[in-house]
Amino acid sequence: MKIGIVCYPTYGGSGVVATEVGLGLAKRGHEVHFITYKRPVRLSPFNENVFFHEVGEADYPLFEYPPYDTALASKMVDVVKHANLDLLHVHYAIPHAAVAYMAKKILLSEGRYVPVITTLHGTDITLVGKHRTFAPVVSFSINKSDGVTAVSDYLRKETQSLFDIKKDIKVIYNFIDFDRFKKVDKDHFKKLIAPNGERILTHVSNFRKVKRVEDVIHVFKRVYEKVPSKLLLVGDGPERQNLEELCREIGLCHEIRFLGKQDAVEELLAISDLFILPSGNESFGLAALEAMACEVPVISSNVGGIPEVNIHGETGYLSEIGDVESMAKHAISILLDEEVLQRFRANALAQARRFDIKHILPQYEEYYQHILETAVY
Ligand code: GMT
Repeated sequence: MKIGIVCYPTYGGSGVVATEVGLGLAKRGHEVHFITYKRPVRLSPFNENVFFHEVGEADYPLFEYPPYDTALASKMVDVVKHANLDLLHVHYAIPHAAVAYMAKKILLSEGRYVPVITTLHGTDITLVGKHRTFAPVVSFSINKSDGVTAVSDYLRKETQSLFDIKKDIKVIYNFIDFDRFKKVDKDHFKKLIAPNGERILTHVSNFRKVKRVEDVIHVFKRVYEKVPSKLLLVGDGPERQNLEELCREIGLCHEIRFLGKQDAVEELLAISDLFILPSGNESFGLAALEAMACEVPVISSNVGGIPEVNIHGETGYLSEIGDVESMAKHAISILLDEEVLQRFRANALAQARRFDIKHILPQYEEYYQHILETAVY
């Protein structure tokens, strides 16, 4: 198949998933064309089945807001025609699903039909999408997509309850590539960070409000009082400054390291004993799955799709949003007892295996095939 993938190319779950879907499909012999404004971060410079089409900047003195959507639609039309694509797979509804609809209509006016599949990732529905600024367009463009997938059952139901959706939404979970995410021996590195055998707690995110990274610090403070430990904060984003100030206020700067954006997250997970994800909203929680694949149990909130990934009392624990006391209590119960930690580590790995890319990618292929065979225009 010849597949066009449209996504946000920056750090962040939806772009990562879109890139990995494309790369995985290319490995399986498909021709994959990424259409976006920048080379996606996980896209290596050369791969014979992978092509990258950059959406140019539509700047002009008249534009206070350069019309990216129009430039993207034009690029989609161009790539569909010249690379002879079989379908467009757009990740994150805003604005990609609406723009794809426009591209599809332009192509149809020229007698060329291309089906569009939209994958919903989470905030495109739960935070941004439902806002009245976007809701009518999101609802319309989901209904006009030929196929719609969601990354968890929670997100499927939430989309159906927030909008008047007339289409079936297929759940295709986020996935993990075990060639990359696995526990490797990085003991020398662990000794540098925790020279006295302290436990290592880790959080990885884009430091947006929705991630509640301040809760990570509050949980860590409580854990630190009972278990010698260090905290690694990986990523960057709008809350970083506030978080640094919070560390100073509670006097734990020397035990908490801000590592910024990291490409080799798996190396940090390899030395971690516990992962903390206290999000206020999370459609799936890819970061938790990456941790579990590296045998790291997860302490998380119980929102959204997280319970479909992190199993309470088995692979970690789930608590109410903001209940840092409960999160800390659970964290301590795992960290204080090596046998318990090893049991949770093994369970986390076993659960992560359910989301092996090898099981999930064929689901996308089958779905593409189904849409190609059944879509009507
Ligand atoms: O978590 C983020 O803020 C990034 C966001 C994105 O779209 O880039 O992630 C969403 O998509 C991921 C991949 O499907 C999911 O694993 C995340 O749970 C989801 N984030 C939220 O729902 C907050």
